[in-house]
Amino acid sequence: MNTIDLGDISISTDAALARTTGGVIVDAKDAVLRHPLGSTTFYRHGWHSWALAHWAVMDDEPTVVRDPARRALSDDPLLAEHPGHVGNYVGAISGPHGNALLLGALGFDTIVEATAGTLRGTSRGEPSRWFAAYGPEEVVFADYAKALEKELGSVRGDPGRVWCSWYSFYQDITEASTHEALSGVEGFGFDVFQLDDGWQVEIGTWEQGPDFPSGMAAMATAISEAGYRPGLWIAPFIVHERSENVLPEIFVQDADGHPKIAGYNWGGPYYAVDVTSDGGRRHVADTVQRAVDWGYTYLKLDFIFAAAIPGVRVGDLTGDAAYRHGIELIRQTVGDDVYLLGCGSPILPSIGIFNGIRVGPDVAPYWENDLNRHLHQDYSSPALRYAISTSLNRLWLKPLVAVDPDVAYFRTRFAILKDSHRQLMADLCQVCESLATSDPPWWLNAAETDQLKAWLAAQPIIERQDRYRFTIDGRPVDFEPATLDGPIRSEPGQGAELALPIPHIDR
Ligand code: 9PG
Repeated sequence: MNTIDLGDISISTDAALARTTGGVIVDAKDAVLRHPLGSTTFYRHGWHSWALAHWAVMDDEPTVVRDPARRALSDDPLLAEHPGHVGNYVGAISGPHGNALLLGALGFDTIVEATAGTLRGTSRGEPSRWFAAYGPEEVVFADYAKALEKELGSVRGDPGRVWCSWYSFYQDITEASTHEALSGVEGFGFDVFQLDDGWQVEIGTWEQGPDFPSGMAAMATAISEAGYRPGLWIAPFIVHERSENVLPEIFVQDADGHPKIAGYNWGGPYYAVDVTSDGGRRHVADTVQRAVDWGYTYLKLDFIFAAAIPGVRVGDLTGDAAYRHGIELIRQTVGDDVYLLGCGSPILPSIGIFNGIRVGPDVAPYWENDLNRHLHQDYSSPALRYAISTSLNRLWLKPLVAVDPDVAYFRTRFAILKDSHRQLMADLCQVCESLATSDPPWWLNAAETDQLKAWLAAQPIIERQDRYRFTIDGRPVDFEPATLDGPIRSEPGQGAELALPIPHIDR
């Protein structure tokens, strides 16, 4: 048994320990720290972009998505049945005086579980090393980020100010509406004009759909000529069942040798590309190469977790390791100058390859979703509150990668958001230094137009007071009421009193 003094507390473990900046390196496939902090709150970090990250009360039941059909999309499917407090890659337990004990993996396919007396890291793949530290919460997370940077590097990029088509038009984009938006945003100060889902023939058939008759290269040219960096959404690791001309041999399989369904969306199931197979690698490389050849230099790579789902692959790699293989191929194919934003991305294996990562679930023009909350306990589903909460709890990633909290709303049209809630998201984007919106200028009134322009032009001075409180140019901003910590609070009239019977769902 090795015991090491971490300032106010000492921890003991059976593994080999070595001091490093801010903490210790635990050199072991599995690392068990025995600690004296008892049952307080646990920093639970979800697997990918959309998965819940929050501080959970350890005496409460852990928050687990109740709908089995949504689990893979919501978080790590291998933890769906896990009874305790657990998360992916990193965990922390709060101590007295704003301190925390953190245990964070320096490798992939790793989970961290907490009990009143232990913090346990387990590797499901290659042996990992672990970083452990005790001290002020912000400091231990910053030191973990430094240890990760040593291990994985960082290609953190500046995304610039982005106009994205998704949160206004959704899949209903056309060549005409895109041109309308392109001329509409003139003079607002955007750097990137990004077309989202809806341009393609099908998920898996990455050619221009019927609504873009002039083709995607012509659209990229028009975007460039208007003065923006052309951005495009693609999901190179998934193929919808409706997609023709994609051979099932390239899919991740189940134990019976059938293509494994990775999830359901767009009205049916989709499959995951096996990025360890020759055919799968050709599909991925061709897809991203085509986008770059058309002229897009900002790629939003979505549903990208699919490369990591549990299943049978040609190459014998665990989920995250296969994913890393897949995104390395993307980076090699497109080169270093293309901005890569991972969405639905497993967090740790994206570091050092992606310039930016979406760090929370999708925003929506409403604050909460009562059904997803009370019936499914699903905070990975679209809602402004869930996007704010999870993104805030991933701010420690900022030195490693651009943290993208999704878009802000300035419009009141087609939205049921309070002004204060719209303001919170706009402020969070400033804190993240990631400014994006989907508002078409013609949906905005004069005051909203001015607000958007001022927001895009601002270079505020931001100071952090504590976990959720900041000042922006001296104005206090408190995000705490939005967060999903502890016993999840509700606002009166937002469905809190709703006592829905929770059905037992057999799998
Ligand atoms: C395009 C969108 C946008 C958005 C992405 C992603 O079924 N689902 O649970 C589900 C989750 C996320 C999602 C869509 C569906 O959104 O985050 O910004 O690009 O895809 O389809």
